[in-house]
Amino acid sequence: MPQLDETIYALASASGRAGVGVLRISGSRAHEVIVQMAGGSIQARQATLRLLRDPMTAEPIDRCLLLWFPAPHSFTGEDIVEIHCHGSQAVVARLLSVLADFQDYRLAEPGEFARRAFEHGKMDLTAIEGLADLINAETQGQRRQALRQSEGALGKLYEGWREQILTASALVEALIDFSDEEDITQSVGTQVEEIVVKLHNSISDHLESSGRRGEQMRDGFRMVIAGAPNVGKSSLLNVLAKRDAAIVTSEPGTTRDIIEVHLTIGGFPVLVMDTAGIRQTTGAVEQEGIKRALERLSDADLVLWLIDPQEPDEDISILTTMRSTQGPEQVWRILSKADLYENSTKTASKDFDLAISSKTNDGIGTLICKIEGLLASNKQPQSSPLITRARHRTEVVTAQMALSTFMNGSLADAELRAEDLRQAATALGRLTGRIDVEELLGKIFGEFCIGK
Ligand SMILES: Nc1nc2c(ncn2[C@@H]2O[C@H](COP(=O)(O)OP(=O)(O)OP(=O)(O)O)[C@@H](O)[C@H]2O)c(=O)[nH]1
Ligand SMILES: [Mg+2]
Repeated sequence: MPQLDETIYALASASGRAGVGVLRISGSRAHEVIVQMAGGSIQARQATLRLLRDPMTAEPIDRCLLLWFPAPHSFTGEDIVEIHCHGSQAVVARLLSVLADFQDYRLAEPGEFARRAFEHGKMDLTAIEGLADLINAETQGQRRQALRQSEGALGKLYEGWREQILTASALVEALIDFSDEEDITQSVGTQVEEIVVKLHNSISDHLESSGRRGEQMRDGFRMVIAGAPNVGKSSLLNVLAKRDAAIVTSEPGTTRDIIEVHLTIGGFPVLVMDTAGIRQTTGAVEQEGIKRALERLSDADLVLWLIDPQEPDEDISILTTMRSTQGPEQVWRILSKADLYENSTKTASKDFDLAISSKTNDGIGTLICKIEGLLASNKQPQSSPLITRARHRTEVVTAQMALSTFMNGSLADAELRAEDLRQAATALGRLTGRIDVEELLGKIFGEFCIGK
């Protein structure tokens, strides 16, 4: 773990030319910058304009706005100084080089300010993750969700649950201590069961109402275009992307790899994937392409399964078998190249969800509207915060399973039940970073850039 007694500094704003650049300094010696460069102390938490000088030569560097946040009332919980300078490369470079010469100062590592905020109990892990998401947010929906999480909504929910489990644990310990006094054990037993059943229900509701919605908002809704070779998959991708993202030819088996395009549909981030046409083949490259296509299909949020009546399409069975295990959430059957089949009996009789033509653009607007409709139904405002990462789901499910074990067991085995509760509490504690998370920290803070 990086040393907490060192004072760290970094450019917190983006590098390059800008009106203003912000440098941030955090640690026990942060205040020395003000004394040595600005010629004396300033009021805490009040913007103060000062000419900053090189402490060695007294040469003026830039006139800057200074902010001083004494510990513990700062982002990191340590003394923080912020320098708002003119955002030129020369000013920033000179300030950084001067800071490097201060005693016990060093350049911050990526995410180190956030990490110190966590170490000093300013933010829990889910809030830190929310902050990373807020910095990376591209759509308004992502921004809203990330802001809420960074303010601790998810952390509070999980911490509240953990506290209830700790209460139940204390009661189970009492059961162990007073096991010979029957009326006590009965009333305490009922109390514990009530707490656990209620909590189990809340956790199940949370898992169910979240679904994959929070993750979809964060990572993008995953839409896969699939079907037999040559049915017009890549052509549809190009129409949706409004550019030639994928190669289109009349030769079946053109697309081999997954081609990904990021789009925003109805304010929602959507990852559209074009895949290799699915068929029996002996070609090694095409086989690999089909294997990759099937992988993407299995965890898609929506599959657009394209059908061209001229091309053999026996392989939709793949989807039906997949759906029985882990398969895509939704599959729409789409008649492709509708311009060729306008009056044909085939199209009239078939059970398609939609008919489109990438050549004439017929049906494309309807398709986009339909996707927007699906996304809007996913986007209902939430009264409780959503799970936004697979990490959250894993731990919440672990806690839920431990509570199930508790409910299926007998309170006569009080030691075993205490262990069930301990497991549930540990899983929730890992979520907020209360316990046992050292190995997780590097991963989470590594998502930040320097200066955050
Ligand atoms: N008439 C008509 N032709 C189309 C339409 N969409 C695609 N095509 C033609 O169908 C052929 C195959 O199109 P692609 O988009 O490459 O099909 P694909 O499904 O990606 O094919 P593979 O990558 O080989 O699996 C090309 O010759 C396209 O010009 C359409 O809407 N109408
Ligand atoms: Mg293709």
